[in-house]
Amino acid sequence: MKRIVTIQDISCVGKCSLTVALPIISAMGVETAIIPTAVLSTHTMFQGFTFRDLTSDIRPIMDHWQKEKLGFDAIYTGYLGSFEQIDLMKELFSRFRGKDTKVIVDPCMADNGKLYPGFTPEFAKAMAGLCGQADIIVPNITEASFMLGVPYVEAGSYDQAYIEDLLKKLAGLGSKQVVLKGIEFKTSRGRIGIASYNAETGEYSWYFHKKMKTSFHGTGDIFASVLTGALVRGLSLEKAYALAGDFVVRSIAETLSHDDHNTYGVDFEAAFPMLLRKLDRELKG
Ligand code: PXL
Repeated sequence: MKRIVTIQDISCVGKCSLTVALPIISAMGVETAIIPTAVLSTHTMFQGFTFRDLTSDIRPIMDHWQKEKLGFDAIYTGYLGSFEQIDLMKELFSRFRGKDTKVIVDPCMADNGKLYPGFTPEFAKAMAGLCGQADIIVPNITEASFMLGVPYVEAGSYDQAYIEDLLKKLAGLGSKQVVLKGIEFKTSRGRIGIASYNAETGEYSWYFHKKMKTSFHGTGDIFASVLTGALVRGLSLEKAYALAGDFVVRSIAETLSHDDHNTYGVDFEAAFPMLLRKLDRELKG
């Protein structure tokens, strides 16, 4: 069985980071090792959350794993809370990156033109440095803008040339492939898109899907988790992010179908049958 490691926080309630990555990647048939970077009572959109930093455990975990000669088919980093954790992820890449290991960085720190609480433009620059060491990065447009130090342009106010330029600049940070989420052109008409750029072939690809009327926390983590699972199972990057986009749409639809739904995260659990059916169909070709 393929094995990945994902490094991000545990928000005990909130349906994001490890509480979505672990069930999703496991359900996709991939062993999912974890390094929790912190334990929070909830994600940071709740008021009054507790926070226990686990940075000092990260290097001893790596030391032990190296003694055990453990290797990974992919390394996927999500929400990271400090400059020190970014540096530790660079160390982890150099210690555990095998010849065929895919390194996926989700620079999880901003959305809708704003940084999440606790993050600064300097942190975004440091995250750009981590993205430079990845094989694949999956920012949204806000994260891309902060990492490149360019003004955030509102959805619907840019054209295809602008997105292609952004993708090329992101690849300039150093990763071979860039997947950019949350693209809406003036002409998109109720659709929202994902674009990718392969710096080795110079090719762009696009996938547009239905835009849901409500957005929820944790959907970026769900997207990156499905993408990681699908890539490790052998899907192409384009098929992997189409599956990830479809799963997010279905998870939001499941959530909105219940009047008493949570407002902090989506009911991705109810969309698993669809995910596994589609994955199986893709694998059988
Ligand atoms: O979904 C991203 C995320 C992960 N972890 C924590 C967060 C957030 C978004 O706000 O607060 C702790």
